[in-house]
Amino acid sequence: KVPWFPRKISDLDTFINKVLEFGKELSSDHPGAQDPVYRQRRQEIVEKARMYRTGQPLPRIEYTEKEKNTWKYLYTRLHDLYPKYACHNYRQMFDLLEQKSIFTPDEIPQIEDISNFLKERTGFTLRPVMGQLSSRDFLSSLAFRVFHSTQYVRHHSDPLYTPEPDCCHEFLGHVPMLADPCFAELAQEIGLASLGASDEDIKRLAAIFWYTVEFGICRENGDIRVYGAALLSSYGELEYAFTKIPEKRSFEPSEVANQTYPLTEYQPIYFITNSFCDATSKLRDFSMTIERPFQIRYDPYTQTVQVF
Ligand code: H2B
Ligand code: FE
Repeated sequence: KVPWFPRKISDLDTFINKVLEFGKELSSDHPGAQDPVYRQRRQEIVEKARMYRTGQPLPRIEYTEKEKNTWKYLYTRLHDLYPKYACHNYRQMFDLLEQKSIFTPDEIPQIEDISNFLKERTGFTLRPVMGQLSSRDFLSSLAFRVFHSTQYVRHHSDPLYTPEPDCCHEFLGHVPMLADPCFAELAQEIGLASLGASDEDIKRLAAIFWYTVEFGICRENGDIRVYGAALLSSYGELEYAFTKIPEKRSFEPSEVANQTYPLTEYQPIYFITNSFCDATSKLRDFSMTIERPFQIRYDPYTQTVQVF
């Protein structure tokens, strides 16, 4: 039996209330868990995601001074590391976002402005989300070049740390890469491979997502550089990744697919690819090995998935 999957972009509305873990109750190791003002504020922001439906204007948030300070602190610290560690394409898109005043240390960007920017570059759009989605749901939206983005900000007590995705991670980590055509293809390819896949294959695709989109490293002019969002939005791990401590292996999708990984600690292994475009072509070969009793094609004109 083939698991249900979205066929058209408005089918993504069915994920709205399906958030995991932190969605309703913040877990106890969240720095904001014991702060009722923080919880109330997070709830207020998440409520806008609950009300959102495909095709509506994206919700805008008026961020508080506290939230802006958290953003500014993280932004400035990370910005210092990027010349040394971030891949060329990331920095290029980051600069462009700054030129267009979408990225600035003083204001937290609005998903509407980012979404409009991405749409012109790669056709990706953002949609608000209440929290962590299941791997299956999250990956399936990538097939439509839709990226689920949180809008709340991590707790101010620890600007360099968050146990859940927050808008600082989405914006500083994911957004510049989603503006790159080759990376956009990689993300969509993972998404298309996930549609109707078995639970085991979803797990394998999630591992591939993890080691590319979140923690990917690539070669660049005889050096190594980061293109993964979790690294690019983590001040501590970005530096750690370049020490001798973690193991580094060549990216091979069939190997990566079966690799386990810690969710909340620094990674013991990273996988390096020749370029992230090379990761895309390797992944395409790999996704042919995933058995499905049907084929899938994405029609960008109607934003629907065709099954045949
Ligand atoms: N949900 C949300 N809201 N954001 C993410 O970045 C995310 C997710 N990542 N669900 C997914 C899971 C990822 O860790 C993989 C596909 O399991
Ligand atoms: Fe992420």
